[in-house]
Amino acid sequence: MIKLFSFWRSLATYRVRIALNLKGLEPAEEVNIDLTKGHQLDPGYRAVNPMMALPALIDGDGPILFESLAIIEYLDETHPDPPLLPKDARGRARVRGLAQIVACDSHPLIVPRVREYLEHELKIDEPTRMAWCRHWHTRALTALETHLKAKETGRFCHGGEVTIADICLASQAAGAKFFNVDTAPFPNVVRIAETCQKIDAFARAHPLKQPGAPATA
Ligand SMILES: N[C@@H](CCC(=O)N[C@@H](CS)C(=O)NCC(=O)O)C(=O)O
Repeated sequence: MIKLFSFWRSLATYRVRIALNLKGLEPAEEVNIDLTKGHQLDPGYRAVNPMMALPALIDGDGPILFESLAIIEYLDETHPDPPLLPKDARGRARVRGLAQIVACDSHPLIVPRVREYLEHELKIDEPTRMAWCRHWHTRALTALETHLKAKETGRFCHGGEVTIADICLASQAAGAKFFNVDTAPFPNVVRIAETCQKIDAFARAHPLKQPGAPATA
C-alpha cells in the first residue's frame, strides 16, 4: 500500500509520479500538501519530511521515503520491470549524472523556499526573482543539451529506453514552461521531452493533469 504526499505543481513529485506509473503502481492514498499555502511547513508534515519538501512516500509499514531520486531508485529496486537504469556502470553513471543536473543542481535553486527567501528576506522584486529562476533553468538546459549531443543519446537521454534521466528531463521541461524559459536553443531536450509526453505514464503524471491544477500555468 503506497501513500504519496504530493501537490499538483511539484516537479519533484511529478518525477515520482512518472516512476510509479511506469512501474504500474498506483498510490492507495494521496495527501495534498498545498505549497501555495505553505502547508509543507505545518508540524504534521514536518514530522513526515523534516526538509519540509515534497514528495514523501510511504510504502507499507514505512519508514517514510523522501527525496525524489532516492524514492525512484527504491521503486526501481523493488519493482525492477521496466528497469530505469542501464545495466552497465558507465551508463548508470551517465544517467544518474544527467538526472542530478536537474534534481540536485538546478531545481533546488527555484523551489518555493528559495523564492520566498529572495522575496521576504532579501527583498528582491518579482522581475528579478523570475530572472533568477530563468537563469538557473537555462544553465541546466545548456548542460543537458551539451551532454545530449553525445553518441549515447538515442530516442531517449540514454539509448532507446526510458531512464531516470528522462524522468528528470521531463520535469525540467515542465518547469521551463512554468517559468517561461525559452527552450528553442535546446532541440535535443525539447525532442526528448516531446517523445516522453507521448508515453501515457509521463502524460498522466504531468502537473497540469493533477487535481487542483489550473487549465494552464
Ligand atoms: N531535492 C528534492 C526537492 C524537493 C523540493 O524542494 N520539492 C519542492 C516542490 S517541487 C517543495 O516541496 N518545496 C517546498 C518549499 O520549497 O518550501 C527532491 O528531488 O525530492
